Amino acid sequence: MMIDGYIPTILIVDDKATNIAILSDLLKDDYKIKVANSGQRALSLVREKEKPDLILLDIEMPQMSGYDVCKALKSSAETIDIPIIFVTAKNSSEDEEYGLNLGAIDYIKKPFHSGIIKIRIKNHLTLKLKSKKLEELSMCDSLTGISNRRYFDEILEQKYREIIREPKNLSIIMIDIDYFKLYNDNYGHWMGDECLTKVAIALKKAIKRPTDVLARYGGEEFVVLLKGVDKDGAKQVAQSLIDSISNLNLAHNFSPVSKIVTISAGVAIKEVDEDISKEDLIKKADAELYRAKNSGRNKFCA
Ligand code: GH3
Ligand code: MG
Ligand code: MG
Ligand code: MG
Ligand code: MG
Repeated sequence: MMIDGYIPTILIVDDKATNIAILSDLLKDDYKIKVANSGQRALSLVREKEKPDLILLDIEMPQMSGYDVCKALKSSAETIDIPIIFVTAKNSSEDEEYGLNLGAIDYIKKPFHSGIIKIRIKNHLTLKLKSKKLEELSMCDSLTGISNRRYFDEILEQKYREIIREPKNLSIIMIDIDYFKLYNDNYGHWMGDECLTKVAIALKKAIKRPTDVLARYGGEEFVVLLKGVDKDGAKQVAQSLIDSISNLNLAHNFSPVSKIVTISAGVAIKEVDEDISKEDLIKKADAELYRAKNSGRNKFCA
């Protein structure tokens, strides 16, 4: 079943092969199906990159119960948003209340009505995919299509948490278009918007590693976050970003620095053993950007 132009994946977890067969027969024409015959297997499947959009979870299983699987999934940021429906022969109200309290979105008792379970699954998937889309929109800058500051703030927080467990350097590169007010004043705001979009796309292309994060930080300011790169590496990235914009060769006849659109950048790095807050790291990158502006523009300082 296409929901929002996409065929959702459902993970069926049950220790009995016959139960898995019944559910997958019911759903296989409409969805992609994954199966797991134990709680442990379910958890390892869910930790893979391609996450299921919904989980149908048995409760009574040897070793690890469905309740414990649910607890584990709801206690990890990576999996907390995957809707879980218990499908179970445990049919007391206490069991149902307990399961829902663990964070399951629904609780379906066996024997179930195949038409009703199908509709419930479809309704939950539709809601899940809608809220996923809204979340994506809320993290996206509508003019340029790249991530916005809200996303960046969340990612920075997340990276700070990650490097506690797994120590790595973090670098921030703060970027600002040179003489952009003069660009707007002379070419008009509409052309200014076009220019911003072109700059954003070029910066995005210049970022090579999929784990590096680029966001629009403010009006004509962008920010890049790098993890596990040393100071020389961060400087190289900054220079390649600057080059990627001058290589666009976008006319800016009113720029005192050159006749094309250029950017300046400030690089700040948090070494593994260095204790510096997120806010101070950003301030440092800002201060370096300020130095780049005051020492000629179209360059970075670090
Ligand atoms: P500097 O080299 O020192 O950075 O000079 P500047 O002119 O770029 O700096 P300033 O901060 O004075 O101007 C930034 C300009 O960016 C002013 C504002 O109108 C423009 N700007 C900010 N957001 C947008 C936007 O979304 N669209 C357009 N077209 N212009 C924007
Ligand atoms: Mg069972
Ligand atoms: Mg600015
Ligand atoms: Mg400025
Ligand atoms: Mg500027």
